Amino acid sequence: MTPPLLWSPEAAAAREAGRPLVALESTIITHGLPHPRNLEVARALEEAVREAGAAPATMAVMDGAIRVGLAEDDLQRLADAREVAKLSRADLAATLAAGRPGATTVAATMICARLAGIEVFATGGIGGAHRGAEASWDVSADLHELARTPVTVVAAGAKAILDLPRTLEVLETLGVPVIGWRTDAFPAFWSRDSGLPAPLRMDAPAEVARAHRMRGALGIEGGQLLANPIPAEAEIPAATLAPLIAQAIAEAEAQAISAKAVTPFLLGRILELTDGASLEANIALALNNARLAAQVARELAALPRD
Ligand code: PSU
Ligand code: MN
Repeated sequence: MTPPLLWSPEAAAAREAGRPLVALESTIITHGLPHPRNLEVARALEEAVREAGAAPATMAVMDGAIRVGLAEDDLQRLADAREVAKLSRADLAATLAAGRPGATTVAATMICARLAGIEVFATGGIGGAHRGAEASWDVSADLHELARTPVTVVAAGAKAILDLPRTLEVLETLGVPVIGWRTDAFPAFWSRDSGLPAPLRMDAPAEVARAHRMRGALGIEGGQLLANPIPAEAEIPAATLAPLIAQAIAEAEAQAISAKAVTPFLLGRILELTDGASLEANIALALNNARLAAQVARELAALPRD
């Protein structure tokens, strides 16, 4: 059985022509951003990829297929939909087989990108080890996916709601290259600097592309995390956010929010507690990541495939 991939005309044309492609996720649309801004942002992310010289491929599960790129009406249908599952590695196949709709997280988008032969993917921030993970064992499947699927993921670090030191430890254990983009500091999503060092640093898209291909040549499975700090003018200082994050986490615990619901709950509460400022920052960093991913995709397209 071949995997059920359904290409958008734009993504298919880019693949035919050997033009660079950038994968985009869909959980950010259905679970990460409030309606109706989500549609606007989904379109803006695609446009940012185009302006930077690559073709966007937003991944989702719709109509029994993995959609590689969504045409305008499909993007709108996804953004307006209410009962869309949040899909990670564990539930991608079951949801597809059942013919139900689903939005892909970082982990699931990486799997879809690999199936489509797309090497670069842009998101906001990856999932990671949650605070209190030593008791809850809540560590995102995104980290394990980075360890096994050969896709370079451009993100503004891991979300600041997480336990960032433990997230970096897990990534190191799993052998995932964490690359600071033009920075020595690991970024913290809404802030440029988590106070933790980035294990690697690169300053040119071609370096990222060559390192990606070299891992493949060496037979080292897994991808790379390219940690791209939020633009300075959009940043929210970590000190401003710290008490609000603590409050949102305390509320999640009091309401016994668990499993897949944790990240959407925390992002939603922080949006409310910052009067929407966290949303503007989230959008700015995601656009910034889409542009950088397109640059890396262009360098990859210029390298021989193996
Ligand atoms: N980046 C954002 N907003 C989001 C996410 C990423 O700016 O909502 C999503 C991604 O899909 C990521 C998921 O994979 O949050 C992590 O969820 P969890 O912690 O349950 O693994
Ligand atoms: Mn989790």
